[in-house]
Amino acid sequence: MSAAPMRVVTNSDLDAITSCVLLRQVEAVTDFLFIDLDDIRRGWKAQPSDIAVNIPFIDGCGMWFDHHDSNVRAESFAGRHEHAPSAARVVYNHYAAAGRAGAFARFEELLAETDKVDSAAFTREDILNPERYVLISHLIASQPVRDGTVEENRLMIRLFEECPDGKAMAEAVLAHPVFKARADQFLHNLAAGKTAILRHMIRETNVLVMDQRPLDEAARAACNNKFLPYVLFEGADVLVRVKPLDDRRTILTVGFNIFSPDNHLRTHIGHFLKQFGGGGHPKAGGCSVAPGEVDGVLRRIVDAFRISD
Ligand SMILES: [Mn+2]
Repeated sequence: MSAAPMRVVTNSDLDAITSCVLLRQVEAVTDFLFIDLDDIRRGWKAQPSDIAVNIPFIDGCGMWFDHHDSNVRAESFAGRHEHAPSAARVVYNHYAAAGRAGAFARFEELLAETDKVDSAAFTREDILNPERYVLISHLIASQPVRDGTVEENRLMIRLFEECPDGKAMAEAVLAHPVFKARADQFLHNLAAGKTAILRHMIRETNVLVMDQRPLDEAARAACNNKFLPYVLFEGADVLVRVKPLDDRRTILTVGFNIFSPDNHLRTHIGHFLKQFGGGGHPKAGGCSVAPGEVDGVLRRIVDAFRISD
C-alpha cells in the first residue's frame, strides 16, 4: 500500500462504487469524488493524488483505470485500461497481476455482479423483477450528480466494506433504512412504470421515444426505468429519452436495446451525438441542448436510427 493519501475520482453507478471498494483494499484511499461527466468534458483538472476510474483519462491524475473502448489513451500512464465488463474488473486484474488478488477475496460476488450489471447482461426477469445487485444498481443516482448522492454513495461503499460475509453484501445494503426506502420506492415505481411507459411511449418503427417534457414529476419518475421499455416493446432497437433538466438544458439520451441483435445497430451512438456536443459509447450516449433546439435534434436522432420499412 502506498503511503500517500489518494482520492478516487469516478462517476456514479455500481461499477464506480465497486471500484471504490476495491481500490480501498489496495491503495491509501481517504476520499472519493463523484464527478459529473460534463465537468470532465469542460476540462476539469485532476491532481497527482487522484485515481480516475470508470471515466475518461483526466489530465493530471496519478492513476487511471477504465474499460470503455472509446477512452483509449496512446500516452503511457499509471494504472490499466483494457476491454472488460467493468472498470472494477480492470482494477481487479491490475492488482491480481501483481499477486494481490487476495485483498479482493471477500468481494468476488460483488465484482461478478458488477460485471453483469455494467455490461447489461440482464435476463428479462432481472428487468421485470430486479433483486439483489441488479436492484441496488437502480438505487444509485446517475449523472448529473445530485445533492445527497455523494453521501449515499459513501454510505453504500461503507456498507459493502463493513459486511464480513461476501455472500451477504447485497442484503446488508438493502437492509439499511436509506436503501430500503429507496428500494421500496423503486419497486413501487416499477409497477407504476410499466403502465406509464406503455401509455407515454412514442414508437417510430424500431425507435422508441420517451419525451418527458409534457409529463409531470410523478409520470417522469414512473417512466424513468432504463430497460423496461425493451421488455415491453418487442422489436424496438433504440430508445431515445428527452429529459428536461432546467431552463437552459434538456438532456437527450440514446440507448441500444440490450436484447436486440448487434447487427441492428448500424451507427455508433456516441460518435453520432458528437455533432450535438455530446458523446458516449457504441451502444449508449447522450447530449444536452438548449430547450429550443430539442425538437430539431430529436428529429435528426430518430431519422438516423430508424430503419425504414
Ligand atoms: Mn463501467
